[in-house]
Amino acid sequence: MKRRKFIQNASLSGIGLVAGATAASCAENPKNTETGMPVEKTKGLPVVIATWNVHNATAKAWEVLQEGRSALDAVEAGCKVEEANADGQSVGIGGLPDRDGNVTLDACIMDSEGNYGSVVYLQNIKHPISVARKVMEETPHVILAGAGARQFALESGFKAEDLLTEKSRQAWEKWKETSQYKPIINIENHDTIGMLAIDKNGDIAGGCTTSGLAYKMAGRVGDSPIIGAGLFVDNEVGGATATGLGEEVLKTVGSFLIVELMRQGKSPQQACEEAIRRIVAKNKNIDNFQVGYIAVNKKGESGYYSLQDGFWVTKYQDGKNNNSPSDFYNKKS
Ligand code: SD4
Repeated sequence: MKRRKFIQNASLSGIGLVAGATAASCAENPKNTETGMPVEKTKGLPVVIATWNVHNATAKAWEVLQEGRSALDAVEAGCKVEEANADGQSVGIGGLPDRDGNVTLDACIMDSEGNYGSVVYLQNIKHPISVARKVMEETPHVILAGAGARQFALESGFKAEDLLTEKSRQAWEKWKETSQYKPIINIENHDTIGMLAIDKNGDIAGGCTTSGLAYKMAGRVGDSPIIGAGLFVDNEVGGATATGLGEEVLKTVGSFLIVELMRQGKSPQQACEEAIRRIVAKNKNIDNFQVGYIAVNKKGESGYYSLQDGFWVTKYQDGKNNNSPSDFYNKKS
């Protein structure tokens, strides 16, 4: 299909939704007195929280923390679990490709000292989160893109492999029958993995990894690898990470906003809700796309909130690894 035709067809406001399991508000949690929304109380450190139903990933991160290793090691190990899962079509191997059939990956990682590393538009490397960590630790830069990121990964010992699985290739072939740009969000209760961890010393790190929106234009980069948008950590305050339509997260610098709102005294739950309201205020039509945020503060309190029904969160705390549906803004659609 010609590029112009694709752009005509592409409508970010036309992003479809698949309703997940009914997301109830977290009835077991106390309500915030100001907003009436559920609030999660401190239960203790360490803690790991991640977007979507990824209990294997949070279990891995928890195991790393139990070994006394850092929050940074934990989020890297946790994200790698999903990157290696070929059945997940939104992260790492098996990720759905762009409209030209290329799987292009975005990831970033941030440590408790404010260091950050990122790769964008990385091809053929299964673990972009680990390449992002190497960018952070072994280069004078914070972001490497495309061919340069791939070259750096290969020089660092990563193996090149074909990331387009048969399942994702078939999905792309089917998509080409209509070539409508309507990425399905909330698919399989699994999508971009954003993960935050606090180790037993109270130090916070975060990671975010994705294959981005399915059938995106070649060259498109989303929020996930961009500091302050898809992820932000400030060890004095807390951390936040995002999933959903990256363009909306980028325009509101969502994760940085959440951390700054927590700095001003908001709870993680209040801060996530405010960041979603900020998106609502900037959009005439909020019915057709999804954004979800998770956040933790220094005390180990967490919060999560999404625009639409269908967002889930996995949290490992006090020895329990639980999936929970998120409360959400758009109750009318
Ligand atoms: C992006 N935020 O590339 C990612 C996609 C995603 O749930 O999170 N989907 O825009």
